[in-house]
Amino acid sequence: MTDELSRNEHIKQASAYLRGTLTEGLAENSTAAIVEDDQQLVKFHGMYLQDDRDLRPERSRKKLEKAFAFMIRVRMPGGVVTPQQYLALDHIAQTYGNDTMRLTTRQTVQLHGIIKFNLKATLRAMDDVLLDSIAACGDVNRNVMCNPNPYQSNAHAEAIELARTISVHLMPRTPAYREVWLDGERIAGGEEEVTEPIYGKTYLPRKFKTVVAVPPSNDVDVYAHDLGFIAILDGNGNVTGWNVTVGGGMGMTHGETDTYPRTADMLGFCRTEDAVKVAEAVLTVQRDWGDRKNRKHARLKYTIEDRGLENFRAEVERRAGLTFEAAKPFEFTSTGDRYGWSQGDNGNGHLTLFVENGRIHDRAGAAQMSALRRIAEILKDVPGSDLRMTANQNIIIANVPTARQAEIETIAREAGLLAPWSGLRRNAMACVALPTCGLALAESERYLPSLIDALDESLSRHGLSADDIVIRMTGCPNGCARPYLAEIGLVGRGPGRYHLYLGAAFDGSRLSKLYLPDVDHDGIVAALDPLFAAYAAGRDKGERFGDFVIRAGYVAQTGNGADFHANTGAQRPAAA
Ligand code: SRM
Ligand code: SF4
Repeated sequence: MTDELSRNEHIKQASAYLRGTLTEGLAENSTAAIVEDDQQLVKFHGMYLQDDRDLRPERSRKKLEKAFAFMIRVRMPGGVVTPQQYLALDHIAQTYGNDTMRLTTRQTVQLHGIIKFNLKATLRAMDDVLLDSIAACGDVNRNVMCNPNPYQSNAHAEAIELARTISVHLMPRTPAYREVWLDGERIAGGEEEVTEPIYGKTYLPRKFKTVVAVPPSNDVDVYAHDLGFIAILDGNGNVTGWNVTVGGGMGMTHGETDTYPRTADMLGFCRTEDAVKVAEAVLTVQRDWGDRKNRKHARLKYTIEDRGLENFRAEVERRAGLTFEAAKPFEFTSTGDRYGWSQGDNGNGHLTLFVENGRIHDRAGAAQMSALRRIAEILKDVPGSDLRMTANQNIIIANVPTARQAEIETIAREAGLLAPWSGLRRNAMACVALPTCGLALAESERYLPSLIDALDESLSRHGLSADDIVIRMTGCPNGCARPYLAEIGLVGRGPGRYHLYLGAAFDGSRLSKLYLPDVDHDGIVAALDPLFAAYAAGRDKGERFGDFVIRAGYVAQTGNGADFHANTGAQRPAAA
């Protein structure tokens, strides 16, 4: 290399606007994989090359190549799909995927296990129902999240409108997706014909994530994202404008203290008519100021740390041609979902269902994939109804007229989709991890349910079964289930071992702190049991577990991130 730019910068530059050699790679029959540079580019098309890690030892013994298959992440701003779109995804999962659908922590659906030779058919089937996976991954603005609960209908309508507008405005313009996957004609003259007015040839230094929150719910975890819009409501529930946040992020690397999770800063208040301009300005400042040499230091959170919030704000104001007003008051109460029925202003009901760790499949005694298919079949004939993914890996059956509610509730109940009793399980999230995630150091989705069984026994002994406590687990420190914003966070360290973090705020506004490093199952249960006992005995009225562990001195409070690894000086109880 002739300069210090990271390898990915060269790949993007040479890719002819994200084409690379994808077309040739798809036609290559001797392998189910694609070449390494294209593995980076295919992310911009919403796909990852993975392999089934459970099968690695056997495949290696038999001298076979790894069991390669692709994960496809659907672009779904605000998490809303029509029943027809849901049914198409369900059909793809059964026909080309691994018979499951994965609801993600960013409100969309991932399809796993799609082999290279079925990719085009899959993307065509998605295109038939007006779905795609453009920019669901890669160094671009990703899926824009938005509070999905339609019960606050005025505010929700404006929030989803903003999410969709930003999503479209910040989409890459390259026709590569259509050309490669849908056999579109290449534009005459090739790459030079294409312009990316917002991104340019090398797109962003790193991924970029935008969310829209509607208080009092912070279900989208606004402080975890590069860019956030918080709706400011008047007394009638109408949006008067948006508080803008910047510089949140979760990812870090074990042992590298210059990487850390960070909660977003407040930039100020803007009017709805300026929101898209602000989004573009924040994104282009990061495009120009972000670190393109070190990908571990390339997210907006580090740009803001390095340049300072005041400088960053001034540059955004200059580019957007406005001055932010001071942020307006608002209040978040939780990050969780409102399970069960809620009534909309339009008289229709919305049913929020619990999908454990977001994995939709038919398992013994709980045919959840079939049940959701039946529900979508019913909704097909109900005008205005839809399905909404939540940022907590759950699903809302929205806009159901009274006459159809009992039938839908019965199907959901029989499939075990109504929220469980345990306050811990209702507030749990786990990332995918093994066997598909290439970065997983430990189990997550497949392990958390059994850990919660054990913790529930402990909570029940202390009379805390019904208390809402947020627990999140990831198989590595990248933070895909936002564990550093959970009251109890577990982060994979190695097989069967986790770092235990405590003390984040219930409303998602404060990071946690490391409490115990490198613990196994028994160690986690043994560490938490005395804390649950102390909480049951010593909490103030209404005090949350995350606040209690700080007040009681078990962990110190973290600022917004740069001090995340600092020694807390806090004392562990002798019992732990
Ligand atoms: Fe993530 C990478 C899964 C939300 C931070 N994430 C990955 C990959 C693609 C692994 C890889 O690079 O090879 C995982 C694929 C696993 C699989 O088999 O499906 C993966 N991330 C997920 C999902 C599916 C977790 C889930 O179980 O729901 C989430 C998909 C979201 C979506 O629909 O777009 C998911 N990832 C997140 C979040 C949460 C969020 O955005 O609210 C974060 C933390 C927030 C943030 O970005 O800072 C997150 N994922 C990462 C990182 C660390 C980024 C960083 O700045 O350091 C990586 C690794 C990377 O980018 O190098 C990563
Ligand atoms: Fe994979 Fe780590 Fe993300 Fe979990 S947190 S999905 S293990 S990258």
